Amino acid sequence: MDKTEFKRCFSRRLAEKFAMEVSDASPNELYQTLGSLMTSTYSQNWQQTWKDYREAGQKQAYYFSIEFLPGKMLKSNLLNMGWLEMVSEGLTELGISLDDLAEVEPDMALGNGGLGRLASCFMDSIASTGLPGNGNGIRYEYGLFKQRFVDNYQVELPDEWLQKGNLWEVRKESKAVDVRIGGDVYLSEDGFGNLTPNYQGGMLLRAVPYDTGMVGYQNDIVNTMRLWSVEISPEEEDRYRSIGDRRAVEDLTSVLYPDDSSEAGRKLRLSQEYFFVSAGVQSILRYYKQLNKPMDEINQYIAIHINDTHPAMCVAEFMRLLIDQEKMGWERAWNLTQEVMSYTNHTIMAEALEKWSIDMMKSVCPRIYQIIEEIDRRFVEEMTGVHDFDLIQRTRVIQCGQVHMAHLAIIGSHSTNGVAKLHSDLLKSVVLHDFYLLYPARFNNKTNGIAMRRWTQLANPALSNVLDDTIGDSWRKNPSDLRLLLNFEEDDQVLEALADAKWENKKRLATYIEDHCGIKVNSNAIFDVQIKRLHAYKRQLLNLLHIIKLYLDLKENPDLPIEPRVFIFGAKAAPSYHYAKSIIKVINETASLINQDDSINNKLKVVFLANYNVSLAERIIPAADVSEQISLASKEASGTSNMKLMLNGAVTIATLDGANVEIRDAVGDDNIAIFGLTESEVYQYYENRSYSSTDIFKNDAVVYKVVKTLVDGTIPNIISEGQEIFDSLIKYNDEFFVLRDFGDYCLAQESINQAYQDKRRWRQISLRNIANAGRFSSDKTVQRYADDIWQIEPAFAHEDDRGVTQHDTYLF
Ligand code: 26V
Repeated sequence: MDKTEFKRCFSRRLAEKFAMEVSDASPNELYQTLGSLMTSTYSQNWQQTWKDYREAGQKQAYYFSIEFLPGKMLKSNLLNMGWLEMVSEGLTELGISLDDLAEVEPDMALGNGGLGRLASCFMDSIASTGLPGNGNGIRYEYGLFKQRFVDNYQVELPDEWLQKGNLWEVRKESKAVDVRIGGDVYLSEDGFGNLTPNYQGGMLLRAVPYDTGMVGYQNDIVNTMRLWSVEISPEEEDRYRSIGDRRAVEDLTSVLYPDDSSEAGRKLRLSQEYFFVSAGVQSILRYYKQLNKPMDEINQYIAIHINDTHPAMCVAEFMRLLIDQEKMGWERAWNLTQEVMSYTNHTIMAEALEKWSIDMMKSVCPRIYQIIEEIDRRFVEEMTGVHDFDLIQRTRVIQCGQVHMAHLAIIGSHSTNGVAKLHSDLLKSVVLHDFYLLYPARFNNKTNGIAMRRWTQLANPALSNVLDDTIGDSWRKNPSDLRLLLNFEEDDQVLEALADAKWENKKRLATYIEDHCGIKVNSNAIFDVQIKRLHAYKRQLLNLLHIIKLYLDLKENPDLPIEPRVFIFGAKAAPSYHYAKSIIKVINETASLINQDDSINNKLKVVFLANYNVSLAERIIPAADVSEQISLASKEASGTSNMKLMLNGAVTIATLDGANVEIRDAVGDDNIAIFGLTESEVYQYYENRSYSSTDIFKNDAVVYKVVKTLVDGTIPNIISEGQEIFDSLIKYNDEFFVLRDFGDYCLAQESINQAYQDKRRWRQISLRNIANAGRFSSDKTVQRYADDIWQIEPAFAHEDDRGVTQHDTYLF
């Protein structure tokens, strides 16, 4: 399609859909029109992609994730369709701004943070590298809550993202399946020695899929993200007459659990997990059966990925279907299950490793519990005599009345991976060490990555243009070509062009900050950014204490030679995570104090942008000078904002945690500010129990002065929150070693301050960060999953006809 044709089609579609002309239409009507033109265009490729996979007998991967966080899809689909420029120009000629239309789309925020965003980067990359892979998850009616600040406190509002409809999804009624939740089950013998489950009571729910096309980057591939929604099945209508009963069903896919601080006893959450697992696995099996291949060979055609423990019941559900429905023997079914399944661990925090009580599991999915019991029984039987008793007890799936989901995922799959080198090593040596002893060959690393296209081409057109002019545009398809930029590190013109692009982005963010927070910031100041969920281990508190130190220093000496800085935060706290919400309050109050204090000559500003989400990330990241990656070493599995910020030329200040280690290796020590305890030093402290935060508090005058401000009235309106945080540091011995790392962090911050003063040097460091970011492309990450774990190949890799019959409709 060319521009002229696009304009004609667009106007015609607007007339068909809304019976109006461009000049009468609202941004939403124009957005709906453009979207419908796009979906009707790529749906041909969508159908063709499926036909091609099927006809080539292609093995497909299914990424099971309880969260997906795609953000807005308009521009990324336009980019991937190869339409972005054409549509942008065409609309301008019609008097419409594409950016205004893009604003209308609500963020699709069906995730909390890194885990969900990674899943969406993977979806983009899987399609863009032409790999046959699909997503499977939940279509929550309400996404992650919207955050507002009232009196500097976080307040949560519901995210009604579906209010105006979702034009990217297609409801596939014909592909619905039934999922049984609750009730009882007993086994009977069928006369041939086979045990058959008989179900009594419970709810038979209808799972209806909503499919969204995952458009590959200019390659005509469109994969599927399938999200399940609950409905009352027509046969059961009579049972759910009252509003209360209907509500109980609808609640199942109503809200995304925002609470990653503790997963204590939430029956609804367990039901959500079983619901999307069962629906997804059933639909995969139905598809496979329509291929007319022997069930024995399913491992050659299907790979199922368990993204964190939430979908770990895939193991038992797959077994259930093979045994109960396909009448397969246990051993055969078990071997196939292990070959089909693979699992990624995303956190070492013990609280986050899911465990469910036996009682709850029996009440939500009794047959699944029976199967897990048998998996556990056989595991113990198989290991007894081979491994020592204690090791077996520690690795069992069922222990002390609880079902350990990570154990189920590891035992029931052929691959367990971490998400950065350090994290994968820690899994082997500490967190999952017992399993590493049992199954060393299953453990591997797959360092996370990011969808480069979204985080440069879409989020940062200014930088993208400079790159095109400097190194050509091959980096758009091959991010490793960003390395070509290293040839220009002494080229002042290029350094200046990069700095100009950064400045343009900072101006844009400054305008946003003024519009949304009423704070005027200086675009020549250092924009220092920490954007991620609010968690004690991520140590936003460390950042805050350093800000307080700078403020006190400036109060003492207003002429202190520091580069003006704007500290920018973006973070949501889980609604039940009291401590995290207190940190938000204290940051906000400190911000109010500092921003209104004229005596510090605007050298310091603190901005906490409300409602951090993917779209806001796209605004902040291109404007960042400094990237704060300051988690306590060993705690952040990987991090991915670190990669996005680096790619956009921010200089990282970091502990040696997660993927920061690999970023350091990529850019070299001179182009990153590393500080703080190492992971092994942290573990030594644990071993020796020798950490005392009070010692530091008493002996380090700077720490004393800064920490005191939490409780001495320096910062207004934080009587209880300040005390709570003070106590966490002093009374409860500072779980995340904030005070231990404080001094070193301040030195690293001072080195940033120095480096920024030498403009040329700073620009060179920034250039080297951009140039070395290519290795973190999620295109590469998913290729490694495809090669090492899923054993899938790009579409059209087989040219021979493998004898699969051709169908007209697609089957999955
Ligand atoms: C973390 C925590 C920490 C405190 C206690 C409770 C709790 C519960 C859940 C989580 C994190 C959940 C999983 C997650 O989002 N992990 C993130 O995954 C990203 C993608 O692999 C990775 O980059 C982040 O480092 C990791 O935190």
